[in-house]
Amino acid sequence: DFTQEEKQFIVNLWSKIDVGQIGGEALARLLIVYPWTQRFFSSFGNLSSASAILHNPKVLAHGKKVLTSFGDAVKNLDHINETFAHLSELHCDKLHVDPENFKLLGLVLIIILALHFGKEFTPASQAAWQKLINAVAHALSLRYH
Ligand code: HNI
Repeated sequence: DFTQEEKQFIVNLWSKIDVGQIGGEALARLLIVYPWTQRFFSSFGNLSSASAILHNPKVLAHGKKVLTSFGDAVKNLDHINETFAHLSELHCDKLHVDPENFKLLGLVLIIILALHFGKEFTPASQAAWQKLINAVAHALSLRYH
């Protein structure tokens, strides 16, 4: 459960996030830093170099889609598991994405938020976001249990 203070940190930072920019950057960097994750996106075209990935329009559009969907957690902080039940089924049953990847995307997202927001990304804000990211990764992996 999130405290009122944690909710404030989450909602406040979320209101400043450009989902297109941060989402695209997060997915692109996941594919660069953990290259085996590219196997899920073999239909996305040119992933042959870091620069190709960072400029790949399908990667960027999908990153925006993923972070937009992540935003449903921000709007449903008290019901995260229910909010992602359907997506957990989709990723498990249809897409066969190993749930370890949800944690990796979370790690990358935290780094990008830190780089982007600098001092504003305080220890308290980081802790609240880490908790949120862990909760979303957990919710998405429930179908696998
Ligand atoms: Ni994910 C499709 C949300 C993490 C691989 N994913 C989606 C869609 C949403 C979504 C929304 C579109 C569903 C639809 O078409 O109905 N994904 C999320 C969220 C997270 C996440 C909220 C974590 C925060 N997905 C990941 C990760 C991987 C991943 C970490 C793999 C490394 N997702 C996929 C793939 C698809 C996908 C693959 C299908 C893409 C396509 O269009 O072919």
